[in-house]
Amino acid sequence: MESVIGNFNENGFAILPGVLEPGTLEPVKHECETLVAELAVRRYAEGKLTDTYPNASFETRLIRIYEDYPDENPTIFRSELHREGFFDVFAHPALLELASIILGPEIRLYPNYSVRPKLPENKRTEVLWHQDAGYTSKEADVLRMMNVWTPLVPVNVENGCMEFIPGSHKWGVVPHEKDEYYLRIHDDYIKPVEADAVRIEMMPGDVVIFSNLLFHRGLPNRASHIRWSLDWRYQDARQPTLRTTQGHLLHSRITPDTVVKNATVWAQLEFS
Ligand SMILES: O=C(O)CCC(=O)C(=O)O
Repeated sequence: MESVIGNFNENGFAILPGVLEPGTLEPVKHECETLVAELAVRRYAEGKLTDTYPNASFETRLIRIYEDYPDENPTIFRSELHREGFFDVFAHPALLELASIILGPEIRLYPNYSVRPKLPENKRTEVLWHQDAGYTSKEADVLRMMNVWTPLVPVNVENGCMEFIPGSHKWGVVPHEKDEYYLRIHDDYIKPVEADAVRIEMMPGDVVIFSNLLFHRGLPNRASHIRWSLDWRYQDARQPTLRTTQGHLLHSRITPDTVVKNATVWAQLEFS
């Protein structure tokens, strides 16, 4: 635990191998498969598919569904995540314990929890060098956050793992520019350090925690399957989110009755 927190503070990130049990991950994958199945049915009803590809694998079905409409595939799911199978990963006891050491006992799930199906060779799924704080505001360096990212398939350089610049979380919020689909750290800040990037290759069950100030990106997916992943953030709930949305309280000593108690309650809530 000490080395995890030491790495998080010193390098801006720490990898935790095998934290998520198959019993936590399987329901997540199942919910993602259901989301894809629902999309297939909808596209079929809209006349955009002649086959819903029910036998295609988790790693390929979304590719098949959108192969004739490459500009229409979803790149992120957020409001869709209020389904029971996602709760145990967001409220995982080991992660909440770590978050309470790093952030204190009032912990909110920050309002940008996401599932990313990174389709191959698709610019719309290639997340450029950024700091999460760069998407929030110049003042977002005050936010006390612990970011979490976990893969649903093995991730590597070929299928678009993330890359981090160790130590970059100590440099404050740097200027970002709008690129075609994502923000991008200004060249003056990324070019001098880009060669220091480390690849975050991981297996399902592994988790990486990182600072919301860390320079990071998702590499392009050059494989022939989808790189599925899940990312979310815990924030000290005593702070404002600096967004119009408030997230959901997952742990509290002050108002324990107001935390999201279980998967049933989670599924009745909305992305907010
Ligand atoms: O999943 C990716 O490729 C990038 C994710 C990311 O930038 C994030 O979680 O902040």
